[in-house]
Amino acid sequence: DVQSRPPAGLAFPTGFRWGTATAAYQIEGAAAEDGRAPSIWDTFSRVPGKVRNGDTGDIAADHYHRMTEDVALMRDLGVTDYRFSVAWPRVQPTGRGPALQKGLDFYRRLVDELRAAGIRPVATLYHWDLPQELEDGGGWPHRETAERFAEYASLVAGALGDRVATWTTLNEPWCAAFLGYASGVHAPGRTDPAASLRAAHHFNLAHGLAVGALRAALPASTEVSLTLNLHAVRPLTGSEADGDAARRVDALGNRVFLDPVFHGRLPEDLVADTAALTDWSFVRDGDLAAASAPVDSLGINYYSPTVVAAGTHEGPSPWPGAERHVRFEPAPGPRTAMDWPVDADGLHELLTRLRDELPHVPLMVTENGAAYDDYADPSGEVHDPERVAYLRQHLAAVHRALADGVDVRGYFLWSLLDNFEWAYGYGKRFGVVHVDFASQRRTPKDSARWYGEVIARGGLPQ
Ligand code: PNW
Repeated sequence: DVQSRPPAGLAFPTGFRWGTATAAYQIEGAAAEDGRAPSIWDTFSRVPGKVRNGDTGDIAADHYHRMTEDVALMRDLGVTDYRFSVAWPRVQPTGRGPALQKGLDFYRRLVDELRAAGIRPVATLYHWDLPQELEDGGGWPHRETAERFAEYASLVAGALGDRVATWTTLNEPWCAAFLGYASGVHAPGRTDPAASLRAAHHFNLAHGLAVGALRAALPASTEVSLTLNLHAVRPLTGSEADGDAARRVDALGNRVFLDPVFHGRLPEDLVADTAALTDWSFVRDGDLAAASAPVDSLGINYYSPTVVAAGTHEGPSPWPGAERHVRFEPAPGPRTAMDWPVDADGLHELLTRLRDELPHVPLMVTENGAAYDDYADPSGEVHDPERVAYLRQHLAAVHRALADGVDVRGYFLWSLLDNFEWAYGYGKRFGVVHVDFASQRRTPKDSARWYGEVIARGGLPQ
């Protein structure tokens, strides 16, 4: 009825996709079940000192065994879409050869369960869990990994293709390339800046080859996409030097992927800035054409802005070649439990930039959310007012972007469940549903009820 509708200014378009997001290694557990082989995260999380508290994804939120319950939680929330990832080592344990049927079966059950609940499945093929055997053969700096990825894409699409609404090739290749191979804070933990640039290129190539494999296996109506964690880069001052620092970070954080994927070219300034590390001769004829196979949408993950100035920073850094040119400045204002600044304007900035740069590419916010320590009251209810405030501000920023003519089709809250937060282990909680990792009991937080109301109203309450 009219009463329950939000004021016009805060209503989202009809058909807007309201989702939540997760990733396989962060929630599934069952790391050695049904033939799954180790990924680079199984290996990395066992290296002392790499993950806080020695946490691993061995059990995680035990989603592999609680999938039906987790889909029911989403049905109660009323989401229209669910973004999950397929674990490569469950489907193709060594990264090569025929598919493992039991692995595919799990995702088939998940997708069927989602569809029965009226929730559109949005599947990501790579959310950082490379089969360890492929890393042993050279990993992402090695060209063959991109070819193996396209084969894996084709296996999964052949098995599940017609049941999945949207296929995403990669999640955040920036993190996978530069946190994985340059700063080493993510798996596989290498600190080789030149290798990280090769990895970045092979991610672009892998993406493009996988788009081709997906198109060949899927009905024409299937949406094929890519998710990037783009950086809302701001120079500290209007000085030319700070502007140059921002340009470098934009090249290494954004255009390193945007230019090959959407324009079929390498950023010239990036090639010049990294000349001391590589001559980029690993980019072969045809690679950039392959990388720029057309996609149907772009997913962007946003948490915080990045403020930079001319200066230096210590390595090992995820910004190869920028160590002697860029200083990272703490952004002002409140922070989340990750110590990440809360600044919704950065999301609006990114969305409007993409509107201008890629006017014909529909966008989706494929991750946004925050870690906060939440607290249970004596009745067992879990309260997370800061998360509600964070989500409200960021949804308002998406709404402003819509009003400014940005074609944003959906918003996926990170995350459905508290989960394995990579190098931070289970200590950082991003879920709108609390998970007690001892009992695996799920308890929706206040933020889950709030998000459910937003979805039901189709917009933000005043
Ligand atoms: C993203 N950084 O990770 C991932 O896609 C999720 O799996 C993750 O849980 C979520 O954001 C929250 O961290 C990131 O250091 C990890 O810039 C690190 C960075 C960015 C994104």
